[in-house]
Amino acid sequence: MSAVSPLARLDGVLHHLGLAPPQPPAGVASAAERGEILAGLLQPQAALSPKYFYDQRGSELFEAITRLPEYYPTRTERALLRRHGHAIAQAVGPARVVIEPGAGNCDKARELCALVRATHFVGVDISADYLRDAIARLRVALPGLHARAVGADITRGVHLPPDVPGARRLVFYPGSSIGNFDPPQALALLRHMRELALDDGGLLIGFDLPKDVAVLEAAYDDAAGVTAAFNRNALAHVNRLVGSDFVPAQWRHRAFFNPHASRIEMHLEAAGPQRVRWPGGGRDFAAGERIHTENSYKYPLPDFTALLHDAGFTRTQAWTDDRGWFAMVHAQA
Ligand code: AVI
Repeated sequence: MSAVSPLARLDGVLHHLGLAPPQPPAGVASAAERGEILAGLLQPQAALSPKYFYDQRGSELFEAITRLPEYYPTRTERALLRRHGHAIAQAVGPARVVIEPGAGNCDKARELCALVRATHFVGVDISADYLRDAIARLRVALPGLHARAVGADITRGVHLPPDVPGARRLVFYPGSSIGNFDPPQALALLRHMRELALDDGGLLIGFDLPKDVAVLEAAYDDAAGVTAAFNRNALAHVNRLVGSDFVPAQWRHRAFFNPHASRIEMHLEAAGPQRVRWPGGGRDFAAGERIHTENSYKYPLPDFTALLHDAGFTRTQAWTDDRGWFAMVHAQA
């Protein structure tokens, strides 16, 4: 019997689940993106922004993560939305213009738009192609809804098309995506959301709470290796973007809780010495050297409420699950 590598086996599983195989070369980075990626890789502690996880394959791998038994945030948040739907709808008010940065597959948007009887939906995401398919499905599910996709990077500021209604806006930011930004960046992003909401709008946001370390670490290092594949896929994406020659299989997935910063950290660790080249430069990595690929902050509820107030929101109302693992907050502009 011929040996099958764990990565090849994982690809087989992903294929079986209807997920995309590794993509052929396509797309190059803009000058700004290239500069950002290379500057990060050349830092003494190499780093890569987590936004480079999300090419087509990365978005699909993330969707697979949300269905893993160890990854509790998505299902806990969905249960919260269902259990407290009535109270959330009352806090939010009816006939909203829902704006979702990082909308992904729009699954949660469908539930929320139905719940608050939204008139309009604007999904904003870097992976615009992926988003367009999701918006098409949303239009079929909610025929009365004016739904559209905007391809944009929320960290660079979103300019909405001029015909998006300016009244009764609700910015929806579920999934604890806010946790992937360092606190000062998170504050800047919340301020931007406060601007998008205008003066009679609000924000409905989901975020992950601190909890048992074993639960947290399992959620980011699952037994099937899907999170490891998601982490490594960032290198394949970067290869296409900047023409580098990373060999993803030579990098180990590392995920651990950093209690001082109250965050999960994800890294890629060189399995052996690596010489990585790209047009015009490169870097040698020693065995064991790491590339920091993601932080996922876990905020206690009072700390997050304080952040919302700093960002210019006023009244807040929160809902949490019985285990106290995840929170949803509605914040009035
Ligand atoms: C998108 N974001 C909220 C996820 C998280 O939990 O921080 C990304 C993720 N990384 C590994 N697993 C999931």
